[in-house]
This record gives sequence, C-alpha cells and structure tokens, in this order.
Amino acid sequence: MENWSGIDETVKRWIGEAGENIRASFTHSLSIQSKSNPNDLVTNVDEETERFFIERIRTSFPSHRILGEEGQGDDVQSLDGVIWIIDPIDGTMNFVHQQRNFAISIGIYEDGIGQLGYIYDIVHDELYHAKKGQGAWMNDVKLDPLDPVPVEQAIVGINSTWLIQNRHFDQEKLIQLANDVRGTRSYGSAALELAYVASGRLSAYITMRNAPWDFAGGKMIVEEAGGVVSKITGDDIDMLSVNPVFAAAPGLHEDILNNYLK
Ligand code: 2AM
Ligand code: CA
Ligand code: CA
Ligand code: CA
Repeated sequence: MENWSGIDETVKRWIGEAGENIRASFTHSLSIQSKSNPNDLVTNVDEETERFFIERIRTSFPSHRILGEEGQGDDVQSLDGVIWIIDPIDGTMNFVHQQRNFAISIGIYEDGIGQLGYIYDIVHDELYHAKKGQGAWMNDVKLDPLDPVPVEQAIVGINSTWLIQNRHFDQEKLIQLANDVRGTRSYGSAALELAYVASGRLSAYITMRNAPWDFAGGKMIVEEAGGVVSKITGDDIDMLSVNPVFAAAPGLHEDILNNYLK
C-alpha cells in the first residue's frame, strides 16, 4: 500500500527544485539537438531534468518504474505496479525559442489507474495537480468542477497542422468545428493545453498524436476537474501508446464527438 500523501509532498518538492534548475538554465547557453526530424528538438536541460527525477525516484522508491520521454527510465511494457510517466519538458520548441509555454509533466499510475498528476508551468509558477478521487488544484486553489460549454462558446486547443493535413480522419469536419467554435488556440504544449482544459481556460483540446508522457499528468488532472478525456473516436486512451487525444468539458465532449469527430 503506497503512502500517496507522502509521495505527493515529495513530488511537489522535487518539481519545485527542478523548476528552479530550469529557470537558472535561461542564463546559460543550451545544447540543442534534433531527434526524429529537424524540428523535433531536445536539449541538455530536457535530459538533465529527466535524470534529476529518475535519480531521486530510484533512491526513494526503488520498486517503482519510470517511463520518460528521453529514454533514461525503464523499458515499460505493462501497466503493472507503480509507474511514473514523465515528460521533463513538454513544449521543448517553446522552451528553446520563446522561454515560455512549456511545462514539467508527471503522472503516477498504479496498475493503470492514475493516482497523482502534475503539470508545472515554470515561468508562471503555476502547478496544476490532482489526487485520485480528491479533485484538482492550481497551486493552492481547488479547481471548480467543469460546467458544460456549448460549441458556439467553446475555445478549442488544436494545432493548425491537423487542419491542414491529417490522415486520421475527415478534415472537412475539423474545419467545420474550427468555424463553429468561438475560437481556436495552439500553445505547443500538450500538457499545458490539458491543464487549461482542467482550469477552464480552454474548453477542449484535440490532437492526433500524443505520447503517454504528453498526456499522463494532464489526463488525471482533467478527469479530477470533471472533464472527459478519450481518443478522438471516444474510446479509452491506451496509456502505453501514442493516441489521438480529445479532452473537453462535460457535455461539450459528447457534442463534439457526435457532431464532428465520429
Ligand atoms: P515535446 O515538446 O515534449 O516534444 C507540440 O505540439 C506538442 O506535441 C508538445 O506537447 C510536444 O511535446 C508534442 N510532440 C512533439 N513532437 C511529437 C511527436 N513526434 N509525437 C508526439 N508528440 C509530439
Ligand atoms: Ca520531444
Ligand atoms: Ca511532450
Ligand atoms: Ca518533452
């Protein structure tokens, strides 16, 4: 039996320290490399931040496993036991080019069920967090349960590339959705966009391709705030694969799913 309150206190302390280190890195020069393509960036700070968490988790919680974007954790093939799913910097392109709109994202799952979720917007010092069955917070402020939002008043987070080219489904319907809603936004950080759905800054977020470390923290936080997270088909998210993710306020999730995504 895990002591989730104790783990929660520990994670918050570590996130604060990691945030300090990232802030301090603004004054140093970054080492930037490309991964799968010239626009897929990783920096020394992504790798150092992932290592920061891994070293501490291994010492304090040796039985827990770690799935991290930069691959320094474990080769996780099943959801058994406690798994920390970590994106050390979500929004690396923003980190490199804009020094804002990036976050640390951590989801802690036990046998596939989210227990603790964290998204830390370092520049704004905003920590979104959730505890299974207890709700979600932004810093010390508890988030109100999300109210339904009509499509015509919705602000939807979507990356323009999905409107221009996507092989996942009928583009016309996505373009119709972009026309029907009040506005669209694209922040370039899946984790922050999920945190914004949880806090009501966005009414929905749609993406065709998110990895587990992009959504593990955010899924928990949105659900604890009363929102709904699924694949764009409405099916459950697979926690170990890349998924097309659709998160929204209650009611709006059903409306967009039935009228635009199906
Ligand atoms: P990252 O910055 O951690 O790589 C940008 O639109 C969002 O998509 C960010 O959350 C970014 O996370 C994520 N992202 C970037 N490249 C991706 C890829 N190849 N597959 C899935 N998500 C990606
Ligand atoms: Ca990346
Ligand atoms: Ca990411
Ligand atoms: Ca990342």
